[in-house]
Amino acid sequence: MIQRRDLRGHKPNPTELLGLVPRPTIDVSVASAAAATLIDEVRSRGADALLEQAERFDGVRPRDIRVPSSQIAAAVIALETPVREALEEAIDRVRRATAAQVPPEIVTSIGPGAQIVQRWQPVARAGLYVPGGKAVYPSSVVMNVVPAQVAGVASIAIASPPQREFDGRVHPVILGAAGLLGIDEVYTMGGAGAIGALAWGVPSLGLTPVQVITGPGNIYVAAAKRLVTGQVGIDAEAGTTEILVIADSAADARLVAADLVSQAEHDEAAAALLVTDSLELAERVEAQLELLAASTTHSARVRAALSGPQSAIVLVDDLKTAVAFSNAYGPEHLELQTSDPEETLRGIENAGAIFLGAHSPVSLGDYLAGSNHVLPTGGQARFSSGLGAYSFLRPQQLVRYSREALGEVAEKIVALSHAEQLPAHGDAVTARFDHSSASEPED
Ligand code: HSO
Ligand code: ZN
Repeated sequence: MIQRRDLRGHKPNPTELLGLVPRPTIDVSVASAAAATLIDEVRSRGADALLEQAERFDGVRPRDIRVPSSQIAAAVIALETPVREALEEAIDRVRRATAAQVPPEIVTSIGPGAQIVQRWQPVARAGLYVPGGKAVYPSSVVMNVVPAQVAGVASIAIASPPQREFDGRVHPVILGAAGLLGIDEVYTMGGAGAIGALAWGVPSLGLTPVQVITGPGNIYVAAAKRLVTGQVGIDAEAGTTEILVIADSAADARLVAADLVSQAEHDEAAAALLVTDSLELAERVEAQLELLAASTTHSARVRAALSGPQSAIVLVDDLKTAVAFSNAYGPEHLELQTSDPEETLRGIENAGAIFLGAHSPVSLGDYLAGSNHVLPTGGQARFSSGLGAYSFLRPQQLVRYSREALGEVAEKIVALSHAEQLPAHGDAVTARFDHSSASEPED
Protein backbone atom coordinates (compact mmCIF):
# COMPACT_ATOMS: atom_id res chain seq x y z
CA MET A 1 0.00 0.00 0.00
CA ILE A 2 2.59 2.57 1.09
CA GLN A 3 5.49 3.15 -1.28
CA ARG A 4 9.00 2.38 -0.17
CA ARG A 5 11.97 4.56 -1.10
CA ASP A 6 15.28 2.91 -0.53
CA LEU A 7 18.07 5.45 -0.12
CA ARG A 8 20.51 3.01 1.45
CA GLY A 9 23.95 3.18 -0.09
CA HIS A 10 23.30 6.81 -1.16
CA LYS A 11 24.69 9.87 0.52
CA PRO A 12 22.28 12.38 -0.99
CA ASN A 13 23.12 16.07 -0.54
CA PRO A 14 20.38 18.46 0.68
CA THR A 15 19.36 19.48 -2.85
CA GLU A 16 18.99 15.86 -3.88
CA LEU A 17 17.04 15.18 -0.69
CA LEU A 18 14.57 17.93 -1.55
CA GLY A 19 14.06 16.35 -4.96
CA LEU A 20 13.34 13.01 -3.32
CA VAL A 21 10.77 14.38 -0.95
CA PRO A 22 7.28 13.38 -1.98
CA ARG A 23 5.13 16.47 -1.52
CA PRO A 24 1.39 16.81 -2.04
CA THR A 25 0.71 18.13 -5.52
CA ILE A 26 -1.80 20.79 -4.39
CA ASP A 27 -0.79 24.26 -5.52
CA VAL A 28 -2.51 27.14 -3.71
CA SER A 29 -2.05 29.46 -6.67
CA VAL A 30 -4.60 27.47 -8.72
CA ALA A 31 -7.29 28.54 -6.23
CA SER A 32 -6.21 32.16 -6.26
CA ALA A 33 -8.43 33.48 -9.06
CA ALA A 34 -11.54 31.82 -7.63
CA ALA A 35 -10.72 33.06 -4.12
CA ALA A 36 -10.23 36.62 -5.41
CA THR A 37 -13.70 36.57 -7.03
CA LEU A 38 -15.31 35.33 -3.81
CA ILE A 39 -13.58 38.03 -1.75
CA ASP A 40 -14.64 40.73 -4.22
CA GLU A 41 -18.25 39.55 -4.08
CA VAL A 42 -18.24 39.88 -0.29
CA ARG A 43 -16.56 43.29 -0.44
CA SER A 44 -19.15 44.66 -2.82
CA ARG A 45 -22.33 42.87 -1.71
CA GLY A 46 -21.64 41.90 1.91
CA ALA A 47 -24.09 39.56 3.64
CA ASP A 48 -26.00 38.73 0.42
CA ALA A 49 -22.82 37.39 -1.14
CA LEU A 50 -22.01 35.36 1.98
CA LEU A 51 -25.48 33.79 1.93
CA GLU A 52 -25.18 32.91 -1.76
CA GLN A 53 -21.73 31.42 -1.24
CA ALA A 54 -23.01 29.32 1.67
CA GLU A 55 -25.74 27.87 -0.55
CA ARG A 56 -23.24 27.21 -3.32
CA PHE A 57 -20.40 25.66 -1.31
CA ASP A 58 -21.96 24.40 1.92
CA GLY A 59 -25.30 23.40 0.42
CA VAL A 60 -27.33 25.33 2.98
CA ARG A 61 -28.48 28.91 3.61
CA PRO A 62 -27.72 29.99 7.20
CA ARG A 63 -30.62 31.57 9.04
CA ASP A 64 -28.34 33.98 10.89
CA ILE A 65 -24.83 34.84 9.75
CA ARG A 66 -24.10 36.42 13.14
CA VAL A 67 -24.75 33.64 15.63
CA PRO A 68 -27.08 34.89 18.40
CA SER A 69 -25.46 34.92 21.85
CA SER A 70 -28.30 32.76 23.18
CA GLN A 71 -27.31 30.01 20.73
CA ILE A 72 -23.71 30.06 21.97
CA ALA A 73 -24.85 29.90 25.60
CA ALA A 74 -27.18 26.98 24.78
CA ALA A 75 -24.34 25.17 23.00
CA VAL A 76 -22.18 25.38 26.14
CA ILE A 77 -24.97 23.82 28.20
CA ALA A 78 -25.51 21.13 25.59
CA LEU A 79 -21.86 19.97 25.62
CA GLU A 80 -21.60 16.38 26.84
CA THR A 81 -19.76 16.29 30.16
CA PRO A 82 -16.70 14.29 28.98
CA VAL A 83 -16.29 16.60 25.98
CA ARG A 84 -16.71 19.69 28.11
CA GLU A 85 -14.16 18.41 30.64
CA ALA A 86 -11.72 17.53 27.87
CA LEU A 87 -12.09 20.99 26.32
CA GLU A 88 -11.53 22.59 29.72
CA GLU A 89 -8.40 20.51 30.24
CA ALA A 90 -7.14 21.47 26.76
CA ILE A 91 -7.84 25.16 27.41
CA ASP A 92 -5.96 25.04 30.71
CA ARG A 93 -2.90 23.22 29.30
CA VAL A 94 -2.66 25.31 26.13
CA ARG A 95 -3.12 28.49 28.13
CA ARG A 96 -0.29 27.59 30.53
CA ALA A 97 2.18 26.70 27.78
CA THR A 98 1.16 29.71 25.67
CA ALA A 99 1.70 32.16 28.54
CA ALA A 100 5.41 31.34 28.28
CA GLN A 101 5.38 32.78 24.74
CA VAL A 102 4.68 36.36 25.78
CA PRO A 103 8.03 38.12 25.87
CA PRO A 104 8.67 40.51 28.76
CA GLU A 105 9.24 44.22 28.14
CA ILE A 106 12.99 44.73 27.89
CA VAL A 107 14.72 48.03 28.70
CA THR A 108 18.18 48.50 27.21
CA SER A 109 20.33 51.29 28.57
CA ILE A 110 22.36 52.64 25.65
CA GLY A 111 24.14 55.21 27.84
CA PRO A 112 23.30 57.72 30.60
CA GLY A 113 19.82 59.09 29.86
CA ALA A 114 19.47 56.97 26.69
CA GLN A 115 17.03 54.08 26.72
CA ILE A 116 15.50 51.77 24.16
CA VAL A 117 12.53 49.78 25.37
CA GLN A 118 11.19 46.78 23.51
CA ARG A 119 7.55 46.09 24.27
CA TRP A 120 5.08 43.65 22.71
CA GLN A 121 1.77 45.09 21.70
CA PRO A 122 -1.26 42.93 20.82
CA VAL A 123 -3.32 43.70 17.74
CA ALA A 124 -6.71 45.22 18.58
CA ARG A 125 -8.85 42.63 16.82
CA ALA A 126 -8.34 39.13 15.42
CA GLY A 127 -10.40 36.90 13.13
CA LEU A 128 -10.09 33.17 13.70
CA TYR A 129 -11.11 30.68 11.05
CA VAL A 130 -12.38 27.27 12.18
CA PRO A 131 -12.98 24.89 9.28
CA GLY A 132 -15.94 22.58 9.07
CA GLY A 133 -15.54 20.44 5.97
CA LYS A 134 -14.56 16.75 6.17
CA ALA A 135 -14.30 17.01 9.94
CA VAL A 136 -15.21 19.61 12.51
CA TYR A 137 -12.53 20.80 14.84
CA PRO A 138 -13.65 22.22 18.19
CA SER A 139 -10.02 21.64 19.23
CA SER A 140 -9.02 24.27 16.64
CA VAL A 141 -11.23 26.80 18.44
CA VAL A 142 -9.07 26.28 21.53
CA MET A 143 -5.82 26.42 19.51
CA ASN A 144 -6.77 29.74 17.87
CA VAL A 145 -8.58 31.53 20.68
CA VAL A 146 -6.19 30.79 23.56
CA PRO A 147 -3.07 32.39 21.98
CA ALA A 148 -5.10 35.47 20.96
CA GLN A 149 -6.44 35.83 24.50
CA VAL A 150 -3.04 35.21 26.09
CA ALA A 151 -1.57 37.90 23.82
CA GLY A 152 -4.18 40.33 25.10
CA VAL A 153 -6.27 40.77 21.94
CA ALA A 154 -9.34 42.67 23.11
CA SER A 155 -11.73 41.75 20.32
CA ILE A 156 -12.01 38.28 18.75
CA ALA A 157 -14.33 37.09 15.98
CA ILE A 158 -14.69 33.47 14.85
CA ALA A 159 -15.82 32.36 11.39
CA SER A 160 -16.96 28.80 10.71
CA PRO A 161 -19.05 27.41 7.84
CA PRO A 162 -22.71 26.43 8.16
CA GLN A 163 -23.43 22.73 8.65
CA ARG A 164 -26.19 21.14 6.62
CA GLU A 165 -27.04 18.58 9.30
CA PHE A 166 -27.49 21.37 11.83
CA ASP A 167 -29.94 23.35 9.79
CA GLY A 168 -27.33 25.75 8.47
CA ARG A 169 -25.86 26.54 11.85
CA VAL A 170 -22.25 26.44 12.99
CA HIS A 171 -21.46 23.03 14.48
CA PRO A 172 -22.76 23.01 18.09
CA VAL A 173 -19.52 21.69 19.59
CA ILE A 174 -17.61 24.53 17.89
CA LEU A 175 -20.10 26.98 19.39
CA GLY A 176 -19.79 25.23 22.76
CA ALA A 177 -15.99 25.54 22.67
CA ALA A 178 -16.27 29.22 21.72
CA GLY A 179 -18.70 29.81 24.57
CA LEU A 180 -16.44 28.06 27.08
CA LEU A 181 -13.69 30.47 26.05
CA GLY A 182 -15.97 33.48 26.52
CA ILE A 183 -16.25 34.30 22.79
CA ASP A 184 -19.60 35.63 21.68
CA GLU A 185 -18.83 36.97 18.23
CA VAL A 186 -19.23 34.05 15.85
CA TYR A 187 -20.20 34.22 12.16
CA THR A 188 -21.72 31.43 10.11
CA MET A 189 -19.52 31.76 7.07
CA GLY A 190 -16.79 29.72 5.45
CA GLY A 191 -14.25 29.56 2.64
CA ALA A 192 -12.57 32.44 0.85
CA GLY A 193 -15.61 34.71 1.30
CA ALA A 194 -15.30 34.44 5.08
CA ILE A 195 -11.66 35.49 4.92
CA GLY A 196 -12.68 38.51 2.80
CA ALA A 197 -15.41 39.40 5.31
CA LEU A 198 -12.97 39.31 8.23
CA ALA A 199 -10.37 41.35 6.34
CA TRP A 200 -12.67 44.06 4.97
CA GLY A 201 -15.62 43.90 7.34
CA VAL A 202 -19.33 43.64 6.55
CA PRO A 203 -21.08 46.79 7.85
CA SER A 204 -24.61 45.39 7.62
CA LEU A 205 -23.61 42.57 9.99
CA GLY A 206 -21.77 44.85 12.38
CA LEU A 207 -18.62 42.92 11.43
CA THR A 208 -15.68 45.31 11.62
CA PRO A 209 -12.35 44.53 9.94
CA VAL A 210 -9.76 42.54 11.90
CA GLN A 211 -6.00 43.09 11.90
CA VAL A 212 -4.89 39.46 11.94
CA ILE A 213 -6.53 36.32 10.51
CA THR A 214 -5.39 32.91 11.71
CA GLY A 215 -6.44 29.31 11.44
CA PRO A 216 -6.31 26.37 9.08
CA GLY A 217 -8.51 25.86 6.07
CA ASN A 218 -8.76 24.33 2.62
CA ILE A 219 -6.90 25.51 -0.45
CA TYR A 220 -9.41 28.35 -1.09
CA VAL A 221 -9.02 29.60 2.47
CA ALA A 222 -5.23 29.44 2.12
CA ALA A 223 -5.38 31.31 -1.21
CA ALA A 224 -7.71 33.92 0.29
CA LYS A 225 -5.40 34.47 3.26
CA ARG A 226 -2.54 35.15 0.86
CA LEU A 227 -4.72 37.60 -1.08
CA VAL A 228 -5.71 39.68 1.97
CA THR A 229 -2.14 39.83 3.31
CA GLY A 230 -1.14 43.47 3.48
CA GLN A 231 -4.65 44.46 4.48
CA VAL A 232 -4.25 42.10 7.47
CA GLY A 233 -1.53 39.91 8.95
CA ILE A 234 -1.87 36.12 8.69
CA ASP A 235 -0.31 33.08 10.33
CA ALA A 236 1.66 30.39 8.50
CA GLU A 237 -0.32 28.20 6.13
CA ALA A 238 -1.75 25.19 7.92
CA GLY A 239 -2.82 23.00 5.02
CA THR A 240 -3.19 19.26 4.71
CA THR A 241 -1.72 17.39 7.66
CA GLU A 242 1.75 15.87 7.53
CA ILE A 243 3.48 13.48 9.92
CA LEU A 244 7.08 12.35 9.61
CA VAL A 245 8.36 9.72 12.04
CA ILE A 246 12.08 9.12 12.47
CA ALA A 247 12.44 5.69 14.06
CA ASP A 248 15.13 3.09 14.59
CA SER A 249 15.05 -0.60 15.49
CA ALA A 250 14.11 0.32 19.08
CA ALA A 251 10.72 1.70 18.01
CA ASP A 252 7.44 -0.15 18.47
CA ALA A 253 6.07 -0.77 14.95
CA ARG A 254 2.49 -0.89 16.23
CA LEU A 255 2.76 2.59 17.73
CA VAL A 256 4.55 4.05 14.70
CA ALA A 257 1.80 2.69 12.44
CA ALA A 258 -0.94 3.97 14.76
CA ASP A 259 0.53 7.47 14.65
CA LEU A 260 0.85 7.45 10.85
CA VAL A 261 -2.78 6.32 10.56
CA SER A 262 -3.94 8.97 13.06
CA GLN A 263 -2.88 11.75 10.71
CA ALA A 264 -3.78 9.89 7.50
CA GLU A 265 -7.34 9.89 8.88
CA HIS A 266 -7.60 13.65 8.26
CA ASP A 267 -7.57 13.68 4.49
CA GLU A 268 -6.87 11.61 1.39
CA ALA A 269 -4.07 14.08 0.66
CA ALA A 270 -2.51 13.81 4.16
CA ALA A 271 1.18 12.90 4.11
CA ALA A 272 2.50 10.11 6.36
CA LEU A 273 6.22 9.34 6.26
CA LEU A 274 8.43 6.97 8.17
CA VAL A 275 12.17 7.48 7.81
CA THR A 276 14.18 4.64 9.31
CA ASP A 277 17.56 2.93 9.23
CA SER A 278 15.96 -0.41 10.08
CA LEU A 279 14.61 -2.62 7.29
CA GLU A 280 13.06 -4.86 9.90
CA LEU A 281 11.12 -1.97 11.46
CA ALA A 282 10.01 -0.82 7.99
CA GLU A 283 8.60 -4.27 7.27
CA ARG A 284 6.83 -4.50 10.61
CA VAL A 285 5.30 -1.04 10.19
CA GLU A 286 4.09 -1.95 6.69
CA ALA A 287 2.35 -5.02 8.11
CA GLN A 288 0.78 -2.99 10.93
CA LEU A 289 -0.41 -0.33 8.47
CA GLU A 290 -2.23 -3.01 6.47
CA LEU A 291 -3.96 -4.27 9.60
CA LEU A 292 -4.92 -0.83 10.87
CA ALA A 293 -6.00 0.54 7.51
CA ALA A 294 -8.40 -2.39 7.13
CA SER A 295 -10.04 -1.92 10.51
CA THR A 296 -10.00 1.83 11.14
CA THR A 297 -13.21 3.91 10.86
CA HIS A 298 -12.05 6.03 7.91
CA SER A 299 -10.49 3.08 6.13
CA ALA A 300 -10.88 4.34 2.56
CA ARG A 301 -9.51 7.78 3.42
CA VAL A 302 -6.56 6.31 5.32
CA ARG A 303 -5.73 3.91 2.48
CA ALA A 304 -5.87 6.76 -0.02
CA ALA A 305 -3.55 8.90 2.10
CA LEU A 306 -1.07 6.12 2.74
CA SER A 307 -0.95 4.94 -0.86
CA GLY A 308 -0.70 8.46 -2.30
CA PRO A 309 2.55 9.82 -3.74
CA GLN A 310 2.90 12.09 -0.70
CA SER A 311 3.37 9.18 1.74
CA ALA A 312 6.32 6.81 1.97
CA ILE A 313 8.57 4.64 4.05
CA VAL A 314 12.08 5.92 3.43
CA LEU A 315 15.00 3.62 4.18
CA VAL A 316 18.31 5.30 4.97
CA ASP A 317 21.76 4.13 6.07
CA ASP A 318 21.77 5.94 9.39
CA LEU A 319 19.86 8.36 11.62
CA LYS A 320 22.06 11.23 10.47
CA THR A 321 20.63 10.83 6.96
CA ALA A 322 17.14 10.44 8.43
CA VAL A 323 17.56 13.80 10.17
CA ALA A 324 18.90 15.42 6.98
CA PHE A 325 15.88 14.08 5.07
CA SER A 326 13.49 15.46 7.70
CA ASN A 327 15.18 18.85 7.67
CA ALA A 328 14.82 19.03 3.89
CA TYR A 329 11.13 18.09 4.18
CA GLY A 330 10.33 20.39 7.15
CA PRO A 331 7.33 18.40 8.40
CA GLU A 332 4.34 19.88 10.20
CA HIS A 333 4.65 17.14 12.85
CA LEU A 334 7.89 15.30 13.54
CA GLU A 335 8.02 12.29 15.87
CA LEU A 336 11.35 11.00 17.15
CA GLN A 337 10.90 7.36 18.09
CA THR A 338 14.55 6.40 18.42
CA SER A 339 16.50 4.80 21.25
CA ASP A 340 17.80 8.29 22.19
CA PRO A 341 15.30 10.93 21.00
CA GLU A 342 17.19 13.76 22.72
CA GLU A 343 20.31 12.86 20.75
CA THR A 344 18.32 12.67 17.48
CA LEU A 345 16.82 16.08 18.30
CA ARG A 346 20.28 17.71 18.21
CA GLY A 347 20.35 17.63 14.42
CA ILE A 348 16.73 18.75 13.86
CA GLU A 349 16.27 22.20 12.37
CA ASN A 350 12.93 22.36 10.56
CA ALA A 351 9.62 21.12 11.96
CA GLY A 352 6.31 22.65 13.06
CA ALA A 353 6.23 20.67 16.32
CA ILE A 354 8.51 17.89 17.53
CA PHE A 355 7.24 14.94 19.58
CA LEU A 356 9.89 13.13 21.61
CA GLY A 357 9.75 9.46 22.51
CA ALA A 358 7.16 6.72 22.46
CA HIS A 359 4.73 8.47 24.80
CA SER A 360 4.40 11.80 23.02
CA PRO A 361 2.23 11.00 19.98
CA VAL A 362 0.95 13.68 17.60
CA SER A 363 -2.65 13.08 18.75
CA LEU A 364 -1.61 14.24 22.22
CA GLY A 365 -0.51 17.54 20.66
CA ASP A 366 -3.63 17.66 18.49
CA TYR A 367 -5.81 17.90 21.59
CA LEU A 368 -4.20 18.73 24.88
CA ALA A 369 -0.48 18.39 25.30
CA GLY A 370 -0.41 22.15 25.82
CA SER A 371 1.34 22.83 22.49
CA ASN A 372 -0.55 24.33 19.53
CA HIS A 373 -1.85 22.23 16.64
CA VAL A 374 -2.08 25.04 14.07
CA LEU A 375 1.28 24.36 12.44
CA PRO A 376 3.01 25.19 9.17
CA THR A 377 2.65 22.61 6.38
CA GLY A 378 4.04 22.23 2.86
CA GLY A 379 7.62 22.92 3.96
CA GLN A 380 6.76 26.29 5.52
CA ALA A 381 8.31 25.04 8.78
CA ARG A 382 11.64 25.90 7.09
CA PHE A 383 10.87 29.59 7.69
CA SER A 384 7.84 29.92 9.94
CA SER A 385 6.30 28.57 13.11
CA GLY A 386 3.08 27.28 14.58
CA LEU A 387 0.44 29.57 16.00
CA GLY A 388 1.27 31.19 19.31
CA ALA A 389 0.75 34.31 21.38
CA TYR A 390 3.46 35.95 19.22
CA SER A 391 1.16 35.57 16.17
CA PHE A 392 -0.98 38.34 17.67
CA LEU A 393 1.81 40.50 19.07
CA ARG A 394 4.03 43.12 17.48
CA PRO A 395 7.31 44.22 18.94
CA GLN A 396 7.49 47.99 19.32
CA GLN A 397 10.54 50.03 20.25
CA LEU A 398 10.26 53.04 22.53
CA VAL A 399 12.99 55.66 22.28
CA ARG A 400 13.64 57.69 25.44
CA TYR A 401 16.62 60.17 25.41
CA SER A 402 17.36 63.11 27.72
CA ARG A 403 18.66 66.46 26.44
CA GLU A 404 22.17 65.54 27.53
CA ALA A 405 22.03 62.13 25.89
CA LEU A 406 20.83 63.70 22.64
CA GLY A 407 23.58 66.32 22.87
CA GLU A 408 26.15 63.52 23.09
CA VAL A 409 25.28 62.30 19.59
CA ALA A 410 24.03 65.51 17.95
CA GLU A 411 27.17 66.08 15.87
CA LYS A 412 27.15 62.54 14.56
CA ILE A 413 23.50 62.86 13.49
CA VAL A 414 24.35 66.09 11.65
CA ALA A 415 27.26 64.36 9.91
CA LEU A 416 25.08 61.50 8.73
CA SER A 417 22.26 63.81 7.65
CA HIS A 418 24.70 65.78 5.49
CA ALA A 419 26.13 62.58 4.04
CA GLU A 420 22.59 61.68 2.99
CA GLN A 421 21.89 65.24 1.82
CA LEU A 422 19.02 65.46 4.24
CA PRO A 423 20.21 68.45 6.33
CA ALA A 424 16.77 69.12 7.83
CA HIS A 425 17.26 65.89 9.79
CA GLY A 426 20.35 67.36 11.44
CA ASP A 427 18.60 70.71 11.92
CA ALA A 428 15.81 68.99 13.86
CA VAL A 429 18.44 67.90 16.36
CA THR A 430 20.47 71.15 16.56
CA ALA A 431 17.21 73.11 17.04
CA ARG A 432 17.08 71.57 20.52
CA PHE A 433 20.33 73.32 21.38
CA ASP A 434 19.78 76.59 19.52
CA HIS A 435 19.63 79.22 22.30
CA SER A 436 18.32 81.94 19.97
CA SER A 437 15.03 80.03 19.77
CA ALA A 438 12.31 81.85 21.70
CA SER A 439 10.29 78.68 22.25
CA GLU A 440 13.06 76.73 23.92
CA PRO A 441 11.83 75.40 27.25
CA GLU A 442 13.74 76.38 30.36
CA ASP A 443 15.55 73.52 32.10
N1 HSO B 1 -3.63 17.16 13.25
C1 HSO B 1 -4.37 18.36 12.91
C2 HSO B 1 -5.10 18.96 14.06
C3 HSO B 1 -6.24 18.16 14.59
N2 HSO B 1 -6.27 16.84 14.76
C4 HSO B 1 -7.46 18.61 15.03
C5 HSO B 1 -7.45 16.48 15.28
N3 HSO B 1 -8.16 17.56 15.44
C6 HSO B 1 -3.39 19.39 12.34
O1 HSO B 1 -2.32 19.64 13.17
ZN1 ZN C 1 -4.90 15.51 13.87
